[in-house]
Amino acid sequence: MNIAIFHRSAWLTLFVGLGVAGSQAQSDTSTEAAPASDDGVQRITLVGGNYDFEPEHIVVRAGVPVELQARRRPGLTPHNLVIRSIPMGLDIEASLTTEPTTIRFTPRVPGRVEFYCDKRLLFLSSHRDRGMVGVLEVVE
Ligand SMILES: [Cu+2]
Repeated sequence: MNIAIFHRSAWLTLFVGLGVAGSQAQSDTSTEAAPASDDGVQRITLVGGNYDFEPEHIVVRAGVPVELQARRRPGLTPHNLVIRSIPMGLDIEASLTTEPTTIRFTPRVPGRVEFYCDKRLLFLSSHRDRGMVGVLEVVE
């Protein structure tokens, strides 16, 4: 199926990119698919650190409310979470603290969008370029 092939090549591209950037090699990706709870909300916990997100692949259903509990691991470096997609109706930017921040949204349409940290220290490469990026996959 074309979609499956696209997924594989997209991830391959991501891994090649990480490799070139000199980040730690990772043999697998962490994926979390949100089961809708009894109240119809898809709940996901997302943790950011230096320099990654866990999980780095989130799968949710379109048209169903999502509640993201986002936080960062302890440390001095500031991190945030950015998710922007006009078609999905998402325009999220939240600072991450060690206390969970609740981010609520409902993705309108299926698709894929990167979530990332856009922090950057002076001339250094952005956290996104250093691997602090993941994929939000919205399915039917
Ligand atoms: Cu960051």
